[in-house]
Amino acid sequence: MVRNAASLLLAAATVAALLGSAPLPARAADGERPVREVVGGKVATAGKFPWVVRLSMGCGGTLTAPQVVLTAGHCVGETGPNKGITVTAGVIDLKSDRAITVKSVEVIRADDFITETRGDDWAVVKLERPLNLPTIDLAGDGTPDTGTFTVMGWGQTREKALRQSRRLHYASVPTIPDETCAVAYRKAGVEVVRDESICAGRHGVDTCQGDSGGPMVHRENGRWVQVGIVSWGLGCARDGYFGVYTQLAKFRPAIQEAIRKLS
Ligand code: 4AZ
Repeated sequence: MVRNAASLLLAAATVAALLGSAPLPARAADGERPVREVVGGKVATAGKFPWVVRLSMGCGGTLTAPQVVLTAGHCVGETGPNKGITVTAGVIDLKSDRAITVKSVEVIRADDFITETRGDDWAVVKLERPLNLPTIDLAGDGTPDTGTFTVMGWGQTREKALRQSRRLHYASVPTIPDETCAVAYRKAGVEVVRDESICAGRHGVDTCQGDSGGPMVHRENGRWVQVGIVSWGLGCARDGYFGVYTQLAKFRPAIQEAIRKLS
């Protein structure tokens, strides 16, 4: 979520400044514009990811059942009735006439959720009515948590963009070993919850503010399977600081139970 990521960014920058090694925002040589385009700058084509949705607080999500959206815990408030979220579905372009909008009625957030960097960053949102759109399956035991995965969202296309995207962008990112990721973030004063997170990214390609809650997916036997949820990161596409994703396989039973309760 924009506010949380900004505060994490600030907190980490402050820690680093105190340590005398502030990680600077990515910039090209003096005077040039920043070079770190995130999410690869590729606009999705209509119908490519029919289960991905946008949430009104500025997050992504996925339709995991006709009336239930999966998103990040830090995108929503606590468990209980919630009529404050508007979900936009069925389109790549949020301003399209064909966009389907539907309100939330209830939220279940992970019981142990504290803040995005502490793990348990998932929540499910019940919609006021079911949508007639494809749903996505969640990764189970058989799905690998390493490899190259597709990530997507309507978030910023650059760390400094200060603007969300009108069209859905997507990119493919390789996973990074937990140890590499944890060592990098420890320098910035943040401890990655390794057994609940997947780190991923490559030079110049990452998710960014506003992509939170959206999916990390891969194709299994011709069907898309969701393996992660966009959770957090220090800035966007900074070398050495990878995007951190909620590791879905770890939470599948709890999420499925929550989806069942809301369906
Ligand atoms: C966010 O706030 C966000 N670079 C998502 C992903 C990343 C940073 C922030 C990872 O939605």
